[in-house]
Amino acid sequence: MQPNIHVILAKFPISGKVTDIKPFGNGLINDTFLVNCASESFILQKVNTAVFTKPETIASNLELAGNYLKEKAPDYLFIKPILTKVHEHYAVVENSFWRLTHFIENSYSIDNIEEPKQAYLAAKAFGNLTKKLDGINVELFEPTIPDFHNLSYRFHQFTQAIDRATEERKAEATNLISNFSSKKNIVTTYEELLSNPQMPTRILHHDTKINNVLFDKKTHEAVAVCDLDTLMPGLIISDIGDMFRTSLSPIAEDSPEYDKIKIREDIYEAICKGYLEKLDDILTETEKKYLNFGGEFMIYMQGIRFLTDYLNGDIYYPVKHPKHNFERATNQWKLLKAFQEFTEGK
Ligand code: ADP
Ligand code: GN1
Ligand code: MG
Repeated sequence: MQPNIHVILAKFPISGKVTDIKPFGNGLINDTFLVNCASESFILQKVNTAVFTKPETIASNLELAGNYLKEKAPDYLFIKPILTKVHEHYAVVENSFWRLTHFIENSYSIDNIEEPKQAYLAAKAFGNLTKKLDGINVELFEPTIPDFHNLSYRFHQFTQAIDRATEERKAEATNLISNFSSKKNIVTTYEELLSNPQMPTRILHHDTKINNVLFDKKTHEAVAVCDLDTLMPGLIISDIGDMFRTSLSPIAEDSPEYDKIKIREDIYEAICKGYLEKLDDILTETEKKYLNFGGEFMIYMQGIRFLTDYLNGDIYYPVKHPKHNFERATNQWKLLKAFQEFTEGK
């Protein structure tokens, strides 16, 4: 059972009567609520501490980034948590961690890209975040989820899950397991890149789904990126890769209408244009060369993460039916094939 939300809100210095509280957004990990007050709105979130086992690392990374941006890019709209009345980053109630941020007024997010302009603006917004944080001491950041985008580790988890799965789920997934296993060369390429000095560690968002971009209701420009829990050091392939993964296909990542999966070329061009418009001058030639590999890397990693969860009996991603993770993994497999075909020779 959730603690009483009014008890949580009382821990924050908000003035004005709370008029409405409702669940908000379609994120898979945290519980998000929109809190309307007489004169302002807020986003209240329960941090998933099974996933973010050290929520204080999120707060300290945001603090580092926020301070740097305040000095170097004072106009940048960076969403930081509102401190509690006793100046803490979270209200801890009945062992759960709650965070409050200002709702960015007149903003909205979308779950699906309908036109290339949206992809272009989103890519520019994620590129801008990394650009504005260029030069910050990445060593000061801590991983908020250790090994989050470490593909070698994800592959290891996948093999462990195969060993431990029930016979029933393993049998169901036989083809999918062998399909993903046949592309292990993606892990090898990732490992080579890790030790390549031309692939610097940068601060990346690590969850560049389109619904983590806030658009302005009037101008439809991108005004901010949200969901900064995974703002941490990584390789450039993560963010562009997850944009390719989540934006190129016309159908959702959990749709079983696999025949509809294809690569929308105009969206691909828009992502590259927007991202490079911000980052072209700071990326190394090697980073630029591997942007497309980012797509393979992220689609492959997400595919094996979904399949791992299916084999583990659905312990990480919320599922609506028993084959949900299986369908998600199949969807990502089809997407991987389509993406590799599309980028071959590019
Ligand atoms: P999750 O980690 O579960 O994906 P998010 O932080 O992405 O949670 O929040 C879920 C949704 O809430 C986002 O997709 C966005 O629509 C909205 N949202 C989050 N933070 C804000 C904010 N500060 N202002 C306006 N909308 C927000
Ligand atoms: C999760 O929280 P949300 O829905 O933005 C996941 C991402 C996956 C995504 C797949 C912390 O993101 O890594 O890409 O689901 N976040 C975490 O939809 O695991
Ligand atoms: Mg989100």
